[in-house]
Amino acid sequence: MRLENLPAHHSQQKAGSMKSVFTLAALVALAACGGPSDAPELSEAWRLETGLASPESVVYDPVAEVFYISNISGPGQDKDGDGYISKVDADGGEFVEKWATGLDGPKGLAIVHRSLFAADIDAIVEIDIATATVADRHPVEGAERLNDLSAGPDGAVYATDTTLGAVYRLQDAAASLLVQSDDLRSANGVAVIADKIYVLAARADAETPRLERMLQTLTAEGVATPVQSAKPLSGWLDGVEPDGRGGYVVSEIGPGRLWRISPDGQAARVYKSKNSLNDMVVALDQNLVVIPMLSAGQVVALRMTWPGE
Ligand SMILES: [Ca+2]
Ligand SMILES: [Ca+2]
Repeated sequence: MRLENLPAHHSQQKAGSMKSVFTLAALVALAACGGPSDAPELSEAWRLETGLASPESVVYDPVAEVFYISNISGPGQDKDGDGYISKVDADGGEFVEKWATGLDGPKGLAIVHRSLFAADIDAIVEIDIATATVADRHPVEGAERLNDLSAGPDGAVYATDTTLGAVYRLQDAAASLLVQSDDLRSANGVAVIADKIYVLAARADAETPRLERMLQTLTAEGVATPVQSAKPLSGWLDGVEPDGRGGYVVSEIGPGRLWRISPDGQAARVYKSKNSLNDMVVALDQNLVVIPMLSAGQVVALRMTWPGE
């Protein structure tokens, strides 16, 4: 059934001449169903424009009320030792450029207790938040291109591998393969929400997997299943986060767009940029979405305002 939706979406992305037709169709569709009126409005709160080097991911620390930003610095797969983590206050005030150093190409971030975990190519690096130093480096046997991380309620850290189309789990300082699947091709963003694991990945039939990721969830048996039953959002997707209202926020690298997927699967674009939008975080207690723009070397914070609030 999902196949029926894919060809139209491809045309939308590839054929510029069809754009106005699809825009019109979208407007008609919005008018017909009343539109995604429950989506939040976003307005810029603050922005970092210096001190970043290919920022890929942001995570929020609600204890310290700060954001950590992973900086790949150089090619993503190079073990060049120049990757680092920046820290910024929730209001965008105090910024510490090289808060933690000694990484290679850090990407996804997750926090468990007072440890910050960073996906670093083929290892998950554990940083002690109190001292901003690398406390441990957990090798992930077989991993080739670790991308995103998310912490589960049990303190386990889940990691995607984009090359392998796999999800690993780090628990009690040991990493193991949780699932590898043809339906998790080019896996990128991962989010553990309640007891479910969500992954942005392309299905087995994708022609260009990195451009055809969609939001999927893993069943208890490890089978990847699309979350959206009709007209799934498919694209060059990077990050996924819960929106705190039963829905999801999803970032698209190019064209730079931020999407909100409602609990019933309706996707609404809530922000766009000429820059790439990478693995963002939603800080619910701050009402902020904080988005790294890898290619621009910037981070932007957007304030979320929900309808009627
Ligand atoms: Ca690097
Ligand atoms: Ca990512």
